[in-house]
Amino acid sequence: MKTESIRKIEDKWLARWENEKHYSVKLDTSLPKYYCLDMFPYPSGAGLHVGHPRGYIATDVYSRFKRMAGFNVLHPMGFDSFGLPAEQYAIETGQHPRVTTDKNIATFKSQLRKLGFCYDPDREIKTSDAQYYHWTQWIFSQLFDSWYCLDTAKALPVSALIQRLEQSGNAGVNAWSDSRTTSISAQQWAAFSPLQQSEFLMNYRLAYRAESYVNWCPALGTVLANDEIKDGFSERGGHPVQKKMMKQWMLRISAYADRLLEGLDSLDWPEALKDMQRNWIGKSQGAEIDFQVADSQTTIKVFTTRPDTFYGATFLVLAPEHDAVEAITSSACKPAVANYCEQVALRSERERMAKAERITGQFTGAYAVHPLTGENLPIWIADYVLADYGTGAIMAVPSGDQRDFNFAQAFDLPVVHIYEGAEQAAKPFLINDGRLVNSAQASGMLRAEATEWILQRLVATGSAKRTFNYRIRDAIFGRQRYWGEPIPVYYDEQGIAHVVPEQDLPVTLPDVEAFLPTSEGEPPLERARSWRYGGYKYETTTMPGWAGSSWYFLRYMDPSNSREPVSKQALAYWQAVDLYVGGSEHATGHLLYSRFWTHFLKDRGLLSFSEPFKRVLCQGMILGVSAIIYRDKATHEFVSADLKDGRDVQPLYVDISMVNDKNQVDIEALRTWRQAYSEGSFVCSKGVFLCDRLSEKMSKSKYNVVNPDDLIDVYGADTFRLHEMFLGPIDQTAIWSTQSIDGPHKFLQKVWRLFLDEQGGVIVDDLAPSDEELKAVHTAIAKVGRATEEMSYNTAIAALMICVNQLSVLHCHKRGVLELLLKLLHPYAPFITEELWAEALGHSQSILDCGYPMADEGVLYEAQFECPVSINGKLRTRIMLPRGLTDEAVKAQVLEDATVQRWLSGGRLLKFIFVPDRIINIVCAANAD
Ligand code: ANZ
Repeated sequence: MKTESIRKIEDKWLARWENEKHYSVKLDTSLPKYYCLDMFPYPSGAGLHVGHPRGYIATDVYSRFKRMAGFNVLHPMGFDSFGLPAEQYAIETGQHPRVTTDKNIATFKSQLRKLGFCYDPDREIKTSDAQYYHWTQWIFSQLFDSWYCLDTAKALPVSALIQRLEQSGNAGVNAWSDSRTTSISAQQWAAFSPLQQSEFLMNYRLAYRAESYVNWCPALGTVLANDEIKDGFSERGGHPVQKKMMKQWMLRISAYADRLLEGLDSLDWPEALKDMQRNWIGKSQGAEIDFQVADSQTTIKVFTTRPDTFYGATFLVLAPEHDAVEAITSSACKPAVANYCEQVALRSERERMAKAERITGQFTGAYAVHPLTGENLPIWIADYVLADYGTGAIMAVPSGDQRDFNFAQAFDLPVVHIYEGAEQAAKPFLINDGRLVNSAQASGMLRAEATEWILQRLVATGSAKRTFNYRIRDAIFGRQRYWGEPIPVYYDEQGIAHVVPEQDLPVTLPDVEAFLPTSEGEPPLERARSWRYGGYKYETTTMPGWAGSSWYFLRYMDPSNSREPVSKQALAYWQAVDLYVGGSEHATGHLLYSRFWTHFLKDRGLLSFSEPFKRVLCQGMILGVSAIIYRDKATHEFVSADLKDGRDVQPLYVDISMVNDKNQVDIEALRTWRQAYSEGSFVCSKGVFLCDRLSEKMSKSKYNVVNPDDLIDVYGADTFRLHEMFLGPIDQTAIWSTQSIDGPHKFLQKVWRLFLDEQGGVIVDDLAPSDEELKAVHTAIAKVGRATEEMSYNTAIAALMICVNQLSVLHCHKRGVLELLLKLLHPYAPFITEELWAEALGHSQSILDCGYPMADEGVLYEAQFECPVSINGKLRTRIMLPRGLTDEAVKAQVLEDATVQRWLSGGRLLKFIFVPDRIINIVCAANAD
C-alpha cells in the first residue's frame, strides 16, 4: 500500500467515527462496565514524542478488546491544564497562560486524533475550565468543613465538632488534630472571640491554614511540595529550595495515613509502586519519652523507635528550630546558640540533608534528667535532627545509632552500652573495641523484651507514651502562582477565613496585568485589586497542580453536570477505575493524593468506594537513541568516532535524524543544521564520518526526540501502533528504533494482500476453510485472546504474524477465516481492519461491535504432540507421540528412538519420568567403558 492510500483510508475512518459519534459512551445498565483510564497529560509546548503514546495505545487496545468482548467501556481523555510551565512562559512573554494552554491542547489533540483512539469526545475535560474547577473548589470547601474523628475513623462535618465543643470542650474529642492543640472546656470555647474560635477550629479542619515550614523556592517565587523537589532543588528549573516559616493552606492528609496504608493491600498495583507509597507514609512504631530539664519547668519530648536503647542515651539533641531552645539555653551559651541557629536557617534543606562530613552542633548549657537513672544528660542542638519529624528532639544513643555515634565522637560526648543497667538483659556486644557493631545483632527477642521492660516502667510513671510516627507531612495546598484554581476563601473584616458558599462557586480566576509575584513577594493575584467577594478580600494563593488531577476520573463519568461533581447514577454504574495506566513518577504525588480525596469523598457520602484505581500499570519508558560526535579540544576539528582514541575530545550531541543506520553522519546536513558546524573541518575515516550512539531518555536538548507525526505520515497510524506495542513488554523500558518499524508495516501489507489483489480487486471467497487454515486461525485466537487480556501485546502481535504467514503460504482468502483474523487484529490496527471489514467483506456494522472470537478447542485438539526429551538434564531431542498412550507404551517408543539410543549409548537406565503433555526426563548411568 502506498502512503497516500493509507492516509486516505485513515482520514476517511477518522471522519466517519467522528460524524457518527462512534465512540460515544452511554450509561447502559444492561451491559457490564469497564473503566479504562490513562493519566491525562499536561499539554506542554513540545507536543508528543513517541514515548508518550505508548501508554495511550496500550489502553486503547485494551478498551477496544473489552468492548468487543461485550463490555461498555469508558475510555476518556482530557487535559491537566493548570500548571507552572504555561505560567513561566507567560512571565517571559506576557502571553496569557490560557492562550498558550489552548494552543498546546490543540496541538496535542491533533496528534492524538491521528492515532485513532476510541475516546468519547463529549467527555473531554480540562482542569482549567471554570465548569470543572467549580467542583475542585467545592471539594476544597468540603475538606474545609470536615475534621477527622478517630472514634469512627472517618471525616465528619465541622458542625458536629462545634456541637461537642459547645457541650463539653475538646476533652472527649478523639480527633486527628494539630499536635499543638490545647485542651479547652466548654466555657473557654464559649468565651473565645469569633476569630479565636475560627483559629481553634483550624487545628481540626482537613483543609486548614497554619504556620508551618514550607519549601520556598525564591527563583520561582512559590512554595513547592516535597514531591516537587529533588535533592534540594526544584524539579522544574532546578532552582535551590529553602525552608521558610509561612502561613499556608494545608490539607490534613496525615489523618488518612493508616487508611492509605491499609488500602494498598487490596490493590492490584505493581509492588514497587506500593512500596514507594508505604515508604512515603513511613509509619514507625515507637514511643514519646519525656525528659525533665534540670532546674527548669520545661520538659522535652523525644520520639524514639528504640525504647530498648534507653540506658544508652547519653545526651539529647533538639532541632535548632525546636520551641524549647530559647527557654532552656543558659545565658553563657546564648550567643553561640543564636549564631548557630542563624547559620542553619541560611542553609538550604539540601545542605542539611547532604550528610555533611562536617558535623555541626552547639551545646545549650542545659541538662535533662534521665527518668530512670537520674543522671544529667547535656542538651545539644544540631541540624541532623529535623524540626518536623517526630517531636523535633531525640535522645541520642551513640552505641545504637551511627549519626549519634559520629556526633558523640565529634564533640567528645560519652558512649554507653545500650543495655547497661537493664537488670535482666545480658550485655550484648554493641561496642567492640570502640567500634560500632550493628545493633541488629542483638537478638530480636532481647530487643522486644528490653523495650517492654523499659516502656512499662516509663508508662507507669507517666513519662512515656507508646506512639506511631508517620513520615508523611500534611500537604501544602496554597501556591504563590497565577495559573491555578483560586482557593474559594475570603476573609472578613476580622480576618476570619470563610469558604465561598456553594451557590457562589466557581470563584473564577481574574485577569491580571502581570503573572509574576509582586515586588513584595506576594502572589500574582494580589494584583487583582477589584477582585472581591462582596467587599471582602479573596485568598490570593491558588491550588497546586495536583488538585484538579485528584478527582478528574470521577468527572469523566458525568462531565457536563452543573449541579454536582458527578451524579449518583453515574457513580453507581461506573464505580472505580478498573485499569489505570501511567508513569511511576506519580507514585507519591498524584496517586497518593487522589487516593486521599477518594477516601475523603467516601467519608462524606459522595462515593461508595474508597479506592479510585483498582489496577495500575506503569508503562516503561521508551528511550531515545542519541548521536554523539567529537571535537578535538586542541585542534577544534571534528573527528570521526573511530578516530577519537588518544585525542582529548569534547562530546557533542547532534540530531539523530542526520545519522543513518550505520552510524554515518550526513556532514552536509550537519553544516546547515548549526552555525558551529558550517565552517568546521571534519576528520573522516575511510571517507565516512561516524558518531557514537547512546540510549537515553528522549529530550529536546539531546536531539533524540522522534515525533510520532512524522512516522504516521509515512507509515500510517496502524503501523505506528503495532510498532510501539511490539517494542517489548509494556511495563518495561524499551529502546526506540525507527528502522524496525518496517516489520509491522510489511505485516499489515501481507494482511492487505489476503483480501485484495495488486489492482485492489477483492479476492475473498466463500469456500469452506481447510483443517489447516482453521487450525492456524484458531491457534491465533487462543494465543492472541489470552495475550491481549494479559496485556502481553508483543506476544499477541507475534502470534498474529505467525498466523498471517501461515495463511499467506496457504493462499487462504476464505471469508470464514479472514473475518476471525480481522477481529483479532482490530484492537491493534483499527483503521485497516475497519476498512477491510467494510470494503472487502461488505459489512455495514463496525467491526468493533461484532464481538470477539472464541477459539474452537475441537479444531486445536491434535492427535499427536511433540514431546521434548531430556537426558541427564540436557534437552536432546523431540519425539512425536500419540496422545493417550500408557506410560509403558511411551517408554517403549522413546527408548527405541535412534537419537535417544545414541545419547544413552549403552549406559544403564536409572530413571524414566514422563510428564504427560510436557516432557520426558531420562537419567542414565555413564557407559561402563
Ligand atoms: C534512639 C535510638 C537508638 C534511635 C537507636 C535509633 C536507633 P524512623 O525509624 O525513621 O522513624 N529521630 C527521631 N526524631 C528525629 C528527628 N526529628 N530528626 C532526626 N532523627 C530523629 O527513625 C526514628 C529514629 O530516628 C528515632 O529512634 C530517633 O533515634 C531518630 F539505636 O532514638 B532513635
